[in-house]
Parts: sequence; C-alpha cells; structure tokens
Amino acid sequence: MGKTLNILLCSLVVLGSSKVHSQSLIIDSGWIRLLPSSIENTAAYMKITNSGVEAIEISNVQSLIAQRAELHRSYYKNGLMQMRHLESLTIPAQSSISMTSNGIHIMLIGLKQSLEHGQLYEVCLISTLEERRCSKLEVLHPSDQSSFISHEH
Ligand SMILES: [Cu+2]
Repeated sequence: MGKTLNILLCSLVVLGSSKVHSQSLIIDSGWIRLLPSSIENTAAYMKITNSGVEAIEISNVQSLIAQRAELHRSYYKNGLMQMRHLESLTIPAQSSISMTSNGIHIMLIGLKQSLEHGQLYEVCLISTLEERRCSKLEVLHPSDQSSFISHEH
C-alpha cells in the first residue's frame, strides 16, 4: 500500500492532478441483474476503488442500454425496502465502495433492449470533474453472483 501511494504521488508530480483523477478510479466485480424481459428497469452493482490521494465525487452514470442511469441507495422504512436517488457518491481517497442490492446501486431505467444472460454491457461513471470511467458488466442471475463462481455454458 505504501509503495502504491509513492507511485501515485510521483505521477501526481509528473502528470498533474486531473490525469491522476482519471487513473485512480477502478471498477471491478461489476454485474447487471438479470430480470424477466417484461421488466423495464434493472440494477447494476460494482466495486469502486479510489486509489488516488484525493476524494472523487461521482455525479452521473451512463449506459447506452438504458434511457437513464441513476445512483440509488436502498433503505428500510416501516419494514419496506425503499430507494432514494443519490445526487452524487463520494469515494474517499484510498478506499472502496461495494454496491449491494440492499445498499448503494446503479439503477438502469427504461431498458432499450432485453438483456441476455452472460452478455456484457458498458456502464460509465462520470465524476464532477467530467472524467469518465467505463466498465463492461456481465448480466447475471443474482444466484450466479452471490457465489461468484462463473456459470457454465
Ligand atoms: Cu434503485
């Protein structure tokens, strides 16, 4: 970890701060929830890591497969699961946020096509500094994901 930080600090000097921002956001373990094709919305999840030395604020999400993509947070109110649209999501320096179905997630609203199991679709995060980080996420059944063992075809 100390070594990574040193490398980042060096590149900060060499590249300037805006470049460092775009290179310090890492997306992994991403997936899109497979739902019956009659349902027009679905959710996507990913782990977002900020390996940089400054906090990154994500203010927008985009995907070509949906009319709109939003950051949401689920919460319980009176025993019911509700969700709220988050205006932005801040990833502190040197930390990660893991999305879950009962926490922060990406909502894909108004799907333009029916999603195929095992297909990859790109989802992009846009920071308040207008930098984009995109990742191709696989469409999975929730049960595929929970074990995180890849399915056989
Ligand atoms: Cu939602």
